[in-house]
Amino acid sequence: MAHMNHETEADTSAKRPMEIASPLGIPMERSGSGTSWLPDAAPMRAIHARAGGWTFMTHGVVFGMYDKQNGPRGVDHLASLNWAMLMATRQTASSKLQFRAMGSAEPWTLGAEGYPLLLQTGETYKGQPLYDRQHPHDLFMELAVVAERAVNDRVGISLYAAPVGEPAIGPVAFPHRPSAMSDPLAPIVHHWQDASHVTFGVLTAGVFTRSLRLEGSIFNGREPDETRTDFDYEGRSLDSYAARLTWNPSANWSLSGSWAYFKSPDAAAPNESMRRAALSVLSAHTFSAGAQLNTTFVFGANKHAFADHLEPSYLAESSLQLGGIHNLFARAEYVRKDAEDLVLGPSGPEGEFDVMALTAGYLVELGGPSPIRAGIGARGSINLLPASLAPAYGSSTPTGFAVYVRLAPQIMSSGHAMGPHAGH
Ligand SMILES: [Cu+2]
Repeated sequence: MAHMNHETEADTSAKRPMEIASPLGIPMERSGSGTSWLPDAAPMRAIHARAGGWTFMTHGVVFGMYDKQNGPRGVDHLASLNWAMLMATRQTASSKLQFRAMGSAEPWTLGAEGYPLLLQTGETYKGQPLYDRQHPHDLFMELAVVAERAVNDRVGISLYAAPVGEPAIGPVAFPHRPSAMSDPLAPIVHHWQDASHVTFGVLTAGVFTRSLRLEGSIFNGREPDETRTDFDYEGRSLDSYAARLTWNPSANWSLSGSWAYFKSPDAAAPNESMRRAALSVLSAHTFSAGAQLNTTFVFGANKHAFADHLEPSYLAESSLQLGGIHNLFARAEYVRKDAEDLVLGPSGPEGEFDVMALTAGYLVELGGPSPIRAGIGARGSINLLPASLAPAYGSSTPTGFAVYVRLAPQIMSSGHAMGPHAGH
């Protein structure tokens, strides 16, 4: 091992002052949610410190939001959405050991019914499926240990064990994607793509090179229940499985493809299993004038055991940050949901519906020396529905908007004085 000494100056490009040796030289910036990869050039919002060979990092965000969704199925709501993560990492050029804890106060700051979001579906409230609402996240979102070891200077192996965490399915989950960081609201394709990011029981093994990672997971396939403060094992074992291949061809790109089998994901339909396929492309580019563009494309499809075809979904989202102050973002989504997903009732239309949501927004970050930055944002959306859904939603183009404040760590960047080891 040429780079055993973690203080070595020869270590890669020393792009950011915090960089230390890591197995195969993979930078911390690449870590997405669970074991997913971001492009290396993705901005990282974190506060960090070092002590005794360990690096401690805090990530997180707090939104205070007023959200109003229009039409007969929309309501308004004032709430806070939030999550925070603590990470302790010890690594050298040959091995890495990391402990993670991530939680959310949403069980209290949002409430069990979640926030209004037209066409959103997934999980339950009072034993009934939620619709036109996004559920709160659990108090325990991730408790995990990650171990990596370089077998030689080109190949490494990894293990991820999580009483609660994210199996190797889909792209980086939306709350952790730089392209979605300025928007508090969930995509309506969440349960077609990345909703498994909170799973109670995950074991993932992987093999990786500097640019490729192949992973296999076994996990508890049941989605979280509506009691958001406990561990949802309910006698289940690691009865579901997934595989994912990720490719980071350069610092600016990350591509992944995954396939998953969920045994009985839905308590309301315990005999029904589900399969999911997902493909994703994430990009991160920095331009000379301090502009930073992050973009995500995702295709995700579910196939329920008793259905003879896929329910597809597509998402494209982008966030442009200018000068560390202005954040412009947009998202376009298409998904096929059925009458049962949307809870249209016995007298409502039957079958499946192709629905779309278009969103645009803006967030301004307030300056200041604090490592935690405040921002003020607004976002508006318009949904495009088939005529058969117009009676239920009052229109075939129902809308929604939200205004909010955001607190989040500022982006760590090169040339930034980031604490005691800045001159490292
Ligand atoms: Cu979620």
